[in-house]
Amino acid sequence: MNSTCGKLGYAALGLSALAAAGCGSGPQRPNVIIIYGDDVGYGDLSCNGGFSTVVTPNVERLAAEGVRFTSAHTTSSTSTPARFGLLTGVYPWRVPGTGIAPGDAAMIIRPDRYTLPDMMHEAGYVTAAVGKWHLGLGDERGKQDWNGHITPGLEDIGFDYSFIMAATGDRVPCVYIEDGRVVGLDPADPIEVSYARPFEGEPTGRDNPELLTKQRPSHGHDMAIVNGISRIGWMRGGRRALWVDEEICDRITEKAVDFIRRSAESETPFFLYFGTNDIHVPRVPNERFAGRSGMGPRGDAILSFDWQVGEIMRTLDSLGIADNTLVILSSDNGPVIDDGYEDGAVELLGDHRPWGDMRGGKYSSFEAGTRTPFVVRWPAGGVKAGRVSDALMSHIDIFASLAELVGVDIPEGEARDSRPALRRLLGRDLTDREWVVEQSTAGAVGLVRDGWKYIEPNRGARYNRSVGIELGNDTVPQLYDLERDLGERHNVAAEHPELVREMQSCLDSVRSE
Ligand code: NG6
Ligand code: CA
Repeated sequence: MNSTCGKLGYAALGLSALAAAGCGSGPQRPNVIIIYGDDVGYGDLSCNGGFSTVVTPNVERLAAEGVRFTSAHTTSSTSTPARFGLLTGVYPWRVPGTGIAPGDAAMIIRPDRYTLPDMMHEAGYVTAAVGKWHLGLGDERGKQDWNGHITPGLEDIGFDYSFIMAATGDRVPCVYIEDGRVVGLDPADPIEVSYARPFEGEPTGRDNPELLTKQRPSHGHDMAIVNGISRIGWMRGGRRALWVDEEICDRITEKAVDFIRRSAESETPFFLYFGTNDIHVPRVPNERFAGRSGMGPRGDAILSFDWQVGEIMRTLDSLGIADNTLVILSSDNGPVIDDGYEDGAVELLGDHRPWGDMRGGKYSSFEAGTRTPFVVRWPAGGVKAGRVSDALMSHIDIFASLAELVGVDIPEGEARDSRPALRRLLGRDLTDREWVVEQSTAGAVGLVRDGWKYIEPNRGARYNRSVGIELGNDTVPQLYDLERDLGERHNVAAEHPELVREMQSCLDSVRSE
C-alpha cells in the first residue's frame, strides 16, 4: 500500500482512457440518465441478492442488461451532501453548509460553481432535473419569493429544465416547482413558508393530532399538516398547489418522460437527473402499490421506485433510444426503517434486510450508510449484460467520468475531487479506486482502501435511538478488515497501529489537497 494519497496525474489519462473504454476514436454522446433513489438500501433491491423480500423486476432488468456494482459509495450518508458531491464533484465536507438542508435553504450549489449539468451542457446536451432536489433555492435562506420567480435556481447551475420538490417529502413547502415557479399556484392564495415559527391559527401535527388522517409522526415531523400528514417546517396558503403524496411518483415520472420525449424529438442528446421521492418518508404509496409488498408503505415505496425505473425504460424503448442511453441507477444514501413516521416499517420488515450484510444505515459511518445500489446500463457503449463489478468506486467520480465520455475538459480547479474513471463506471475496469472517502451525518469521515475500512476518531453519537441506527462514531480509531468482516464487528485498530497511521495520513492528505 502506498503511504500517501497524493494526486496521481489523472489528467494525463484523458483521451487514452476514452479510447480504451471502447468508445471509438472520439467522444460519443449517448443520452445520460441518473436515477437517484432516496434512502434505497443496497439490500432493498432484489438484484443485489437474497436480502430483499420485495421483487423489483425493472431494476433487475437494468442489472441483467448492464453492470451491477457491489462496492459503490455515495460521498455521504444523507441526501444533501450526497447530491452536492454528485453534482459538483467536490467532497461536501470541504464546503460548509452542505448538511441536511431545511426546506427554505438558499442555493447550496452557488451559481458560480461548475456543475455536472454545466459540463453536459458544454458538450451540447439539453439538461434537466426532475424530482427531489434538497439543495436549496434562492439567494438567502427564508427569503425566497415562493409566489414569484424563485431565483437563483436550477437554470443558474446548468439545468435547462427543472420540475422539482424543493427539499424532501417531509419538508415544506409541499409543492412542485417548475422552472423556478410553483406549479398551480392561485395568486389569491399565496404561500408562506417558515422554519422559524408556526403561523398563527394554522393547525400543526403537535397541537392537532386529530387532523393526521394519513400518517402520524414517530419522532419530529409535527409541524405543518399537508394531506393529513404533518411535516418539518410551517407553511400556509398555496392550497391549490399542494402536492398529493400518493401522486408524486406519477407526477415526476410524467415530467421525466415528457422531457425524454421532447429531447428525443429534437434529436439533441439529453442529460436527465431524476431524483425519486421514493423511498423517503413520508411513505405514502399510490393505490397501485399500497398493500402490494406485504411489508407496508416502505415496501410499497420500493415497488413504486421500481415502477418509475420501468416507466423510464419503457419510454426509452418506445422511442428506440434505450441502447444508446447510459442509465446510472443509485441511491443518495443507505436505508432507514423508522425515519420519523408510524408507517409500520419496523413491525412489517420481516426477513427483509435493507442493509444487506453491512452494519449501520442512513446517517452512519458504517458501510450501509454509503454503500448503495449501483447499476449502469448502456448496451451501445459496450457495457456487458449481466456483469457484476466488485470494484471499489465512488459517486464522486461520475462527474469526471462523464466528462471523459463526452469529451469535455473540466476547467482547472472545478470538480476537484472527481477523477475520470469511465472504464470502471462502464464495468470494463474491475479494479478498485485507490480509496474512497465516506462521510456520516456527524461529519465524521471514513476511508476504504485495500479492503480496509478506517473511521476517524470523532465525538459523534454512537447510536441514533429514534431511527435505531448505529452511527459508527467512536472517540478511538476504528479499523475493520472488510474482506473478512464486512459487518464491521471487530475493530482491529489496536492490532494494526501502522495501518491506522497510514489510513489517517491518507485522509489528512486528501483533506489538505
Ligand atoms: C432528518 C429527518 C428525517 C429525514 C432526514 C433527511 C427528523 C426527526 N428527521 O432530520 O426524517 O428527513 O432528516 O433525509 O426531522 S435525507 O435523506 O433527505 O437526507
Ligand atoms: Ca436520502
